[in-house]
Amino acid sequence: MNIPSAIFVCSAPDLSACPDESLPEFAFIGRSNVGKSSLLNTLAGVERLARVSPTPGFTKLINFFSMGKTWRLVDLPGYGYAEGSRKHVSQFNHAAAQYIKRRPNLCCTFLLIDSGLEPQPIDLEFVQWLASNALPFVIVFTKTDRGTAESVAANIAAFKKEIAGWFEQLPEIYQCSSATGHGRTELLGVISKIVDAGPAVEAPAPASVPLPPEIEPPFRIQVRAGKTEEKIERTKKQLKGARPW
Ligand SMILES: Nc1nc2c(ncn2[C@@H]2O[C@H](COP(=O)(O)OP(=O)(O)OP(=O)(O)O)[C@@H](O)[C@H]2O)c(=O)[nH]1
Ligand SMILES: [Mg+2]
Repeated sequence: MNIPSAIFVCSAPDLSACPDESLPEFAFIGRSNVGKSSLLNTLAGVERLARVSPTPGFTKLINFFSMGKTWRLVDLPGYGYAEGSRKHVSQFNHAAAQYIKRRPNLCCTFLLIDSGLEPQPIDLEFVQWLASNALPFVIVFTKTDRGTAESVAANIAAFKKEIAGWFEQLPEIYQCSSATGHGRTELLGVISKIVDAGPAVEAPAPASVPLPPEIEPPFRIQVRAGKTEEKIERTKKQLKGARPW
């Protein structure tokens, strides 16, 4: 797949600030540090298009990148890591979850999983959340350059075993390495299949249609200034294990 131009469009703190819904979008989600921004750069073929960092929790906004002005890659803040102002972290995670759930022109979410790890509960929960909301996604095991072929295969097999019971047919599974470019052609193939087939999404609902009420998930709990130490400790305990979805 030829990408004639790859340019940064904008960063959005929440769904309402996202750009127009005219182009098909493909988003990257996964634990902080799993390699979302790196994979975006690898697919776009442009180094440092999205900012990469060894510090977990680096990407904090929904970042849009236009590919040849015909489709977009979307870099999302990761889950599973909170530092500094928990208020901000939880809001951004909430924004990512809302983006995935409600963006009408989101064609496919790439759920990135670290191929160097055994199945992690937070990743399994995220798969469950995507599946229970009937959201289209593929699974991409990242950083395959770091482990042996055997260890990568073992971790993927263990992950498949964990999720097998939740699906009639397993989601598509890919492997990649942003260090070597492994998997780039296959992942661009996923995108081109959808883009070439034309818009796969319904026309966006008018903005005046009210969204259904949300169940209050625990990650919305916010630590506010002025609380006593005891209250903050209690809130922190509630937040422990909180999920962004
Ligand atoms: N060896 C290796 N390192 C990688 C690979 N992909 C990413 N990394 C490294 O992993 C670290 C995190 O990469 P990012 O792309 O910033 O990860 P992210 O998922 O966007 O992280 P957040 O924005 O914090 O959620 C960086 O130090 C990257 O250089 C890969 O395929 N192989
Ligand atoms: Mg990032």
